[in-house]
Amino acid sequence: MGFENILTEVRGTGARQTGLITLNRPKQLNALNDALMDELGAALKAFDADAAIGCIVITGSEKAFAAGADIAAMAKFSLTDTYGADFITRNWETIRSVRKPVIAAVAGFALGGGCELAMMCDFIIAADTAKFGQPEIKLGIIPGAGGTQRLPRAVGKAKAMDMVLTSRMMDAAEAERAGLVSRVVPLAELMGVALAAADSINELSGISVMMAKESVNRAFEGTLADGIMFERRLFHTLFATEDQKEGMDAFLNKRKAAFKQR
Ligand code: DAK
Repeated sequence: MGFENILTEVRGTGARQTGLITLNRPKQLNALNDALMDELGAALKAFDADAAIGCIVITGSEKAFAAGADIAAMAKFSLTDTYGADFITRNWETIRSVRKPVIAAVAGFALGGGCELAMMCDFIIAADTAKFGQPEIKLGIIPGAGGTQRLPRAVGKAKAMDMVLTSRMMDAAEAERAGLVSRVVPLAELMGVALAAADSINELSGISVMMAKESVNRAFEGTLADGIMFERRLFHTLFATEDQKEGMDAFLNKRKAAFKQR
């Protein structure tokens, strides 16, 4: 895949591998312009469609995961450019349709759209240098890619309001305490830990992994009763797979499961 604003690699040596996407506009601290978001969407779709890929990792640089949407690109926008042209719905929505797990490996700034992009991933592993924030209010706007919705779900209303209204940043330790990130690791270990997490997912039955992702996401939509029924039906369905037979047989025979992805 030939891109200008991101780098893509395939990592890992197992039967299924990891699609690694590195945001790569270092001079602009990975500010997310339309071209980058189009490329990110194309890379996500390609990895999602590739049967050899089990998991996707998105990362940035040591200084910035992404410092937000590109302010230079937005500065002169009118209502016609935003509402009228349905501003960047196209490429910011792609990640929501990815069925395989997407892990964000975050070092440095994850601000505005950068924080929102990280929150769109299935979980965030942070370096101890990570800083999260929704500073849009300082620009006379509000978060526009899910920040006012995903942040309160992740950290609760008090901290979300504090961040969105005052624009203060949350460091990695606070982000872990608040539940925004799943793990914090020293910067030097960030990619090793994120890729190891991806590798551990790659070894599993991809069908059960996709259903697990779909079911956890369902917890944020609809009622508890609907979510529990949704989970139950997916659970029932997994007994139609060969991988369920293999996983349970391997446990009972004290051996490592060799999933066939069917
Ligand atoms: N956009 C464009 N350029 C940026 C940028 C950004 N968001 N962030 C940084 N840069 C550029 C700087 O302008 C500077 O460029 P030069 O002057 O060198 O040409 C270069 O990156 C280095 O930045 P600094 O010199 O400022 O570096 P510092 O270390 O001093 O400060 C900082 C780092 C991250 C604290 C600072 O750069 C900063 O405050 N950046 C802006 C953060 C911010 O306000 N982010 C929110 C942007 S609004 C939507 C989707 C998404 C969004 C909305 C809607 N839809 C789907 C509808 C998202 C909106 C946003 O994210």
